[in-house]
Amino acid sequence: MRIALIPILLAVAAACVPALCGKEEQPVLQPAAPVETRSRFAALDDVRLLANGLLQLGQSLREFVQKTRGQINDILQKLNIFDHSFYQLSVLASEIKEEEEELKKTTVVLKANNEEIKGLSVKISSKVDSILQEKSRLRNKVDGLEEKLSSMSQGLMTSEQGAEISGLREVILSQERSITELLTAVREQSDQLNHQKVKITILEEKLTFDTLTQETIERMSDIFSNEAPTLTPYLTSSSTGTTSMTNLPSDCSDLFNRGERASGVYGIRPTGTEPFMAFCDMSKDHGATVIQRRTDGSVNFDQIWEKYENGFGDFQRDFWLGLRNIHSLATRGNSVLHIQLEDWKHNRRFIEYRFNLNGPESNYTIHLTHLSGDLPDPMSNHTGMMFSTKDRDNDNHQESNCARNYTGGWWFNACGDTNLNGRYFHMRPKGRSDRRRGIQWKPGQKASHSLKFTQISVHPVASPNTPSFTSPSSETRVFL
Ligand SMILES: *[C@@H]1O[C@H](CO)[C@@H](O)[C@H](O)[C@H]1NC(C)=O
Ligand SMILES: *[C@@H]1O[C@H](CO)[C@@H](O)[C@H](O)[C@H]1NC(C)=O
Ligand SMILES: *[C@@H]1O[C@H](CO)[C@@H](O)[C@H](O)[C@H]1NC(C)=O
Ligand SMILES: [Ca+2]
Repeated sequence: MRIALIPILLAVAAACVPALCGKEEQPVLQPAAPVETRSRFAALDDVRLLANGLLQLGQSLREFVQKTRGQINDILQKLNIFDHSFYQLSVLASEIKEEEEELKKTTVVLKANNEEIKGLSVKISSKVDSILQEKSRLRNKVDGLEEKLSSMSQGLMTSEQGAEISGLREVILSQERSITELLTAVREQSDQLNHQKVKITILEEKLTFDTLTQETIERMSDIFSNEAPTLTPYLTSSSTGTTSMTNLPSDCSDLFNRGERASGVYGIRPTGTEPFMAFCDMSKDHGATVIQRRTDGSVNFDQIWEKYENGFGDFQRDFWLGLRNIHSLATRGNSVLHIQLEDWKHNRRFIEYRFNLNGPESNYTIHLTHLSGDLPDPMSNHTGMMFSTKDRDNDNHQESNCARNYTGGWWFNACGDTNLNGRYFHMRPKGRSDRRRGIQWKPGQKASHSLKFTQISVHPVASPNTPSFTSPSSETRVFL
């Protein structure tokens, strides 16, 4: 069919050229025909091209989307990390804020301290004045008495009168001695106070720069360390005169039985010893003489033998009564040692021992027998131990000086778990060796934190002749 059609078409075409189609139309028709076909082909090419382009575009779009998705994931991840570090940062920021608060508090305490010290200085100088007056008054009294004595000795005098007068004279002389001692002590203390005042000012300046509270507190106690104030020696009150010398209670328990109910600092005189000042804890239906207390770390307990023998610190806060005085309290016998401890979670516990303490000739060897309490008992293992300080090693450890390793004076064994005279830490120390220097009762089971509060006191064993210590106060009053 096609083969047949072609000649006909050709023939028509041939015929058309001269006759049918006309000469004028040819120049129009002839160029038009090839343009029409060419544009149709071009459109097809364009479509193909367009399609190709679209395809490529689609491809790159997909790639782009994939790449973008990857980037978005990346960004999300980074955002997560940022979130996390932002959280950590905010935690840190709040910690820093807390420390700052702590610092502010410390500054306030320091300022109060400074004020207190200023007040004390004034008090001390007025006390010195009154003591000097008292001294001259006594001198006059002695002179008068001596005159009287000489005039009396000329006359007749009974042996009783003589004894009385010489007794009186002794009392006055001893009082004069104690006044002189006191004056020296007061002068020393006043010097120390001035010294401390300067140091507090320096510390205050430093505080504004320092950021770590514990560091500051440690530095503070280090500064106070070498000069822990000596405890106030005994002073007879000028108003009561000589009678108070002979009439002093033998200890806080005696004072309680005489009716005194307020805890505080009193003069006591255990039988056969020198009088001294002591803090009486009257809060438990009996009087207990406090021999050690830790409340705020204001006193450094890393002291030498002499300090531990004579006592140091501040009766209102942290102090050690002194081995000599503790020994005096123990000589009566039948003593109970009461130990009260508190940790930083406000758990308060106690333990009691039958207690005796030898004198200086045996380096204050301690004797303990466990009685009662809700604390574990590591101290029975220290019975029979001598007292040790960093400058006098009487412990059982062959190679070590326990007091030097763990700081503070104590009845160290070898070295043992217990040391209530260790360092006072406000925060848990980071290093193990530092922690071991803290105030310890029985570490080992738990990671130990230095204790928050300790108090060691002595009182006599309750006997049938004296009011029972465990009876309620109303009953005690009936007994009195
Ligand atoms: C007491 O301590 C000193 C010094 O540590 C020592 O030389 C002396 O032997 C001790 N006394 C007794 C009885 O052990
Ligand atoms: C005490 O300290 C010394 C020196 O740092 C050390 O050699 C010794 O092992 C320590 N002793 C105890 C019981 O920790
Ligand atoms: C007693 O102390 C010593 C030395 O510190 C120690 O080796 C011993 O295990 C302790 N004993 C008891 C029963 O705690
Ligand atoms: Ca040793």
